[in-house]
Amino acid sequence: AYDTIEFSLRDGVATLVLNRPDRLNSFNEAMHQEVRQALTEVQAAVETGDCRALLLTGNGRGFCAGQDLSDRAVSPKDGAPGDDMPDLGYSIETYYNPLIRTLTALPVPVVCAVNGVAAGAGANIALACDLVLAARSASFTQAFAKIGLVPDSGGTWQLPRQVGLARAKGLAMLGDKLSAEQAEAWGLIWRVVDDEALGDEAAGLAAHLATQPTRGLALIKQALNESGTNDLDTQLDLERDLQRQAGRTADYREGVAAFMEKRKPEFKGE
Ligand code: T3D
Repeated sequence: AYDTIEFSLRDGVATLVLNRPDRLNSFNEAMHQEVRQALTEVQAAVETGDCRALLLTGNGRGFCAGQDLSDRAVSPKDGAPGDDMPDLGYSIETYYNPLIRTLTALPVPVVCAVNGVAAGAGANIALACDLVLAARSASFTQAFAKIGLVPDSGGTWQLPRQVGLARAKGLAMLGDKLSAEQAEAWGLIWRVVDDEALGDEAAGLAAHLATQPTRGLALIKQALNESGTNDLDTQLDLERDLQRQAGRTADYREGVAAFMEKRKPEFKGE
């Protein structure tokens, strides 16, 4: 059992709920450890075919406020700052980067239901997911600049690709809240949903994805993720290779058979 998160695996969907609502689900050491442990469970369940989609969300009025800053407060003392302060590079290397790498590499779709404010690393963790739904009242803020930090958790990679350099710089340097509706209009997220509908919509989307051709979806995810750094020639070669793999799956065979027989396909994720 977990203390700082809730985790369940049911009908092919793993659900991970950040659960420190009084701190807007910001990350302390315990939550980092538990998220990592839960994702290890997810990876194992993906391997066995028991998990075919992951849903990430938060409890309470926030999605995630990034790093818990009460773990970072140091009293000012004489001398140069630096040696008396926590090594943030260590924290990034140990926790945030592996988390982003895991979500990105996970060979099942990751749905994020942003139930409220997503700030700092919390915003960029959401953006690292594959399909991001946000409650109409939710917002995204690259809060880092306001405390003298740099967007992390992939933000400096993701933002310019999703909204262009001008908007990325505005978001990163000002740290203002971007409404869910603006985030949708800018192409930062998949869709805005009315607050009261978010839970059901997100669960429905994850449940739907868990019945789809899982291996095909994993290959789509890989192709789109790699497109960020590939030139067209490389991407065309990648599409050839991935299509070759997709074309050897049982779900592809089932998809074509169901189409020809004018019936609904029954995908097994194989
Ligand atoms: O350090 C490293 O490991 C490096 C990695 C860094 C990654 C990062 O994420 S750095 C960025 C850290 N996050 C922030 O700077 C965001 C800080 N929070 C805010 O700016 C605001 O709280 C929000 C914009 C997210 C929400 O504002 P609002 O007005 O809706 O809520 P609030 O009143 O500010 O917050 C509610 C409570 O949550 C409040 O506690 P209280 O007064 O009721 O006892 C607030 O202090 C607490 N809270 C919110 N965010 C954090 C937090 N406590 C600790 N850490 C937080 N990040």
